[in-house]
Amino acid sequence: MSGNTQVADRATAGLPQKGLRPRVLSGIQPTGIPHIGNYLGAMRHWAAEQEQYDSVFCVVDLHAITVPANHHPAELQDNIIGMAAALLAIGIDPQKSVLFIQSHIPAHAELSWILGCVTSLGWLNRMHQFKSKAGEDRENASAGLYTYPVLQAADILLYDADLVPVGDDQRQHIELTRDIAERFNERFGPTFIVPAPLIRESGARIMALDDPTAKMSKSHPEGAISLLDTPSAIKKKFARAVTDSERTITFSPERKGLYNLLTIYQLLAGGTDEAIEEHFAGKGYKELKAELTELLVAELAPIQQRYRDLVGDPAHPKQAKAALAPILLEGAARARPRAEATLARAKNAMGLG
Ligand code: AQP
Repeated sequence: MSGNTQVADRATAGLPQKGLRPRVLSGIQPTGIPHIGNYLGAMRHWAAEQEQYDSVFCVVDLHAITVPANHHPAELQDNIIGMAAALLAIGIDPQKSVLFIQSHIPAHAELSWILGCVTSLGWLNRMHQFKSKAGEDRENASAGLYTYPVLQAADILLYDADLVPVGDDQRQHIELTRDIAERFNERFGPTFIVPAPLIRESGARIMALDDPTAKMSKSHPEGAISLLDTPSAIKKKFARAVTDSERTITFSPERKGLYNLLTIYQLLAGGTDEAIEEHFAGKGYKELKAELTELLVAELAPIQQRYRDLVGDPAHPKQAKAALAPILLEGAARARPRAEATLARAKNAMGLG
């Protein structure tokens, strides 16, 4: 999709014009320190493409309360600040992009309710993430977890996003957002930009190191390398990563553990599959894991330094909160008028208020 197409679409639909750069909306849950799956699959691109896109970044704290067992109020406060600091540390520049906390803008929750009224239960029943997060005990899962994708649709549609850069796990939710926007536009007239997912060919699904059949996830730290892991922790986690008993190092998707490690290697070092296979010809997993450790430690060192500079002493999270507050308040002040304009457009189209 080109930016020009979107601008033309806006004009036809009578929607507000924006700059010529396509707008992107990216959200991340403050459910712990991000891992290298979040980073390589999504966050790294967010930072690299701030010139190319009109970028809006949101720490989606309302999403982080949808699993009651994982919700501890004091921890959540620290995680929100920690995630904002992580975004700044990986290179999100609040001068170039808008960075804010979702719950600071009430329009997210209000639009979510409105969109819930145009979303079919059948659509929500098909969502894989609900099924996997609710697990066996579905009756006790929260209604918030069930309607999570509707809130996510509100996050995206509020900012007239053209593109949503995400990992592969979010593909179905973005498709649902498109369905909701299209249905709303059909029923009430052109109101929302219908966004497209932006999913990379490589790195869109980094797998858990201890189980390469499952995606790397914050809720399973044993299989993940966090952006704040020390060099020795990184070394240990790669050393323990599941591989197989074969000897050659080749990009074979069916050798899931090795394929995952080679994908991480390629994202860090660059190079074609063939060049990497040639580089490791005659070498074994020990060399691959040692090189991976070295590359990742070097990639994370400046991020960890910036994170420490921003949050100061982790034993005093209040200081970090005070230091980041002006940036986040300013971000919310820039996001709010955009969100309120879209909400007003939707309410008006529906005959509300
Ligand atoms: N393993 C992954 N590989 C590539 N991309 C990934 N993303 C998540 N896991 C991987 C992408 O990271 C962005 C932020 O994700 P999120 O924290 O908002 O939600 P999530 O997908 O639910 O991430 P986690 O790590 O699995 O968190 P928990 O355990 O809390 O649910 C998204 O773009 C996502 O696609």
